[in-house]
This record gives sequence, C-alpha cells and structure tokens, in this order.
Amino acid sequence: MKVIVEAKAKIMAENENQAKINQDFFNKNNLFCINFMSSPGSGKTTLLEYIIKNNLLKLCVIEGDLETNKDADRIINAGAKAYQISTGQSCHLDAKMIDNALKNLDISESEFCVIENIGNLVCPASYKLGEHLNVVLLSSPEGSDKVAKYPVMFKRADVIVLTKMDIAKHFNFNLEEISEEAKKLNPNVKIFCVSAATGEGVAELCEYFKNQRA
Ligand SMILES: Nc1nc2c(ncn2[C@@H]2O[C@H](COP(=O)(O)OP(=O)(O)O)[C@@H](O)[C@H]2O)c(=O)[nH]1
Ligand SMILES: [Mg+2]
Ligand SMILES: [Zn+2]
Repeated sequence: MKVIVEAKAKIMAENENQAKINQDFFNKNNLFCINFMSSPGSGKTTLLEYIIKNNLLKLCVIEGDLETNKDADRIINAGAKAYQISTGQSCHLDAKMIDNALKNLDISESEFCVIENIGNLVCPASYKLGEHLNVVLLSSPEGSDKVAKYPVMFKRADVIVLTKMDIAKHFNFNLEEISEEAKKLNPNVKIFCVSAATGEGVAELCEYFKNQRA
C-alpha cells in the first residue's frame, strides 16, 4: 500500500515539474493556455469551431481523445492549427503529452493555445498541464446538479461555461443552483452562458479570455 502511495506521489510530482516547463514555454511564446474540461459531448469542439469560424480568437488547439483524429480534423476544417493526442486507455491528459504535442503543433500565428481535455468530469482535474486558465464546460442537458456531484472538477474551475443555452428550457436547467454551488467551491469563479448554435454569449466569453491574457 505504502509503495503504491509513494509511486502515485512521484507521478504527480513529475507531472507538476513538466507542467511548469510547459508554462515557461507558453510564456516565452506569448501563448495564453486554456484547459477545456467537461464530460463527453458538452460542446467543447463545437464552441471552438464557432470561435475559429467567427475569428473571435487567434488560437491553436491540442485535442485529447482515446481514439480517432475526428476533433483535430474538425478544428483544421474550421481554419485553425490542431494536433491530436490519442491516449488509447488514459482517461486524462498529462503534462508530458502536452510537451510532445507542442513539438508537433504550429503555434506561430496564435495568441491562445486551447487544450481540449478528454471528456471526463473526474481525473483531468488532478493533472496540471501548464495552463493559465481552467475552464469547465457544462451543457444544459446534463443537469444543474452536476456541480455539486463533481466538486473536485468544479473547484478547479476558474471559469464555468454553461453551454447549449438554446435548448436549456427543455431541461429544467437551474442557473441559480449552479451559481450557488459553484461559488461555494470557488467564490471567485466566473460563469458564462453560451450557445454555439445561436452564438449567444460567445463574444463576451472571448473578450474575457483576451482580458485575462493581457
Ligand atoms: N443545440 C445545441 N447543440 C450543441 C451545441 N454545442 C454542441 N452541440 C451538439 O452537441 C454534440 C456534442 O458536441 P461536441 O462539440 O462534439 O462536444 P465535445 O465532446 O464536448 O467536444 C454535437 O452533436 C453538437 O452538435 C449548442 O450550443 N447547442
Ligand atoms: Mg470534442
Ligand atoms: Zn484519468
């Protein structure tokens, strides 16, 4: 048991060191790094496509999935640079994977690097990647109780983006409950409501990201 605990502590310490190296890289290259985390299907890639197609941010994307290049292909088709990490079994990205991705990604025209983490509301919260900002997305069909049920993830969030607001009325989506639970975990959290279908709220979110970079 002690051996397992020590091995886990070593892995986390190594990850933290690599995350610092990644952040130095981002700083040297004037890239503001945003880590997008959420459950699968909450609308991460669709929001990025909307931002790219409407020229709201100059960004490149590191995509994480267990299998396929589908999301990187979507980002490239939308008009931005992307690199796909396929983790096989791993249910989160770690800092070493980001280091490898950065060696393969054209960052030359970007001000932001968005990492689309593996769809999972649990362990991505425990792995620093070198990001400047942690963004957790929650879509209206997932239900307003998820903040309270997944506190480790929402405690890590600097920003919560509530997505698919165009269909929220069909799902008894309770904004007050979310705001109350989120502020218990992090009183400074910022909450944005967006829809990638109508574009509602996306420009305001991007303005916030630009201010954070400045
Ligand atoms: N109605 C609606 N559907 C959306 C919105 N954003 C994403 N979707 C849909 O939700 C599904 C999952 O989206 P995707 O971006 O692939 O989610 P990801 O797994 O978090 O990257 C797709 O079928 C999208 O078309 C939105 O703002 N409104
Ligand atoms: Mg995706
Ligand atoms: Zn994991």
